[in-house]
Amino acid sequence: MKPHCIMLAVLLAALPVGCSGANFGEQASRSKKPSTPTATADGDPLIPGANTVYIPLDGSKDLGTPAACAIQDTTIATCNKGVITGNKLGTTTVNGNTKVVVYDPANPPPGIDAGTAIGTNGLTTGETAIVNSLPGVEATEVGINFEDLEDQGDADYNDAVTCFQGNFKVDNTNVVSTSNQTVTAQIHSITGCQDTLRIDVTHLDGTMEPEQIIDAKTTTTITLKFKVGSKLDVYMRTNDKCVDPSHERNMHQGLSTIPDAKVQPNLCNVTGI
Ligand SMILES: [Ca+2]
Ligand SMILES: [Ca+2]
Repeated sequence: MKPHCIMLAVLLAALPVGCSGANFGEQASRSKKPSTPTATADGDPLIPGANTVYIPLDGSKDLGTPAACAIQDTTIATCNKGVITGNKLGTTTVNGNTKVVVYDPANPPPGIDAGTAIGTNGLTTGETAIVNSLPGVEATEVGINFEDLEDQGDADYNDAVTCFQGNFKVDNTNVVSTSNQTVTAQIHSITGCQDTLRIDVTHLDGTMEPEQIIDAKTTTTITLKFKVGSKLDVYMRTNDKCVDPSHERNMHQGLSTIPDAKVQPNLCNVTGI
């Protein structure tokens, strides 16, 4: 029901006599405040707010089905692969109370600075430039596989494994996030040793997420929070029954001739013994 019809219904109930809907509707329309904000094609007002995110219309990119959009904060929506269908300007409810508003970039809504507007893939133009500058291969899944015995041991590389899905670039042993995202990493361990992982996420400005030190045998999942350009570092120690526990390995040793770890784009390998 349109707003003026709701008003009509309320007022009709309060009036002692009936009225012509058409005539009364005109009267209600005339009394409407002129400060009504610009409306989208589907009639929802474009009012910047805590629970609204804005994405400029871009007919050339898949921005994600609305259900696939993840709200990272009040200004960024990340939509993985899909389409806000038909390049339709409008508003979609996401996560219950958060709206994604698709707007015409030539006519940004009030309060939205087109210069810092969120672009395709939910990134600002500055973030897009960062992503484009990153070396390596794009990965939607990353596996970081440690071998806990020294000198490559039995080389099964399944002793302490961290696997996660998301948007990343992998350049040799470097793993860098290409979106603002929170991912759930799976932890695997097939070994007779007791391996401990230390996991750091460092953002571009040098700040870090709280370091996580976990027992690979008993931990099944952890949460990792990334911004565009955040770098992941994973280290591993094992217990004294296997190898000197003072010897900490790190994922970047994967380039050595006897690597302690393998960093694998688009592969989560937890096979073997
Ligand atoms: Ca092994
Ligand atoms: Ca093993």
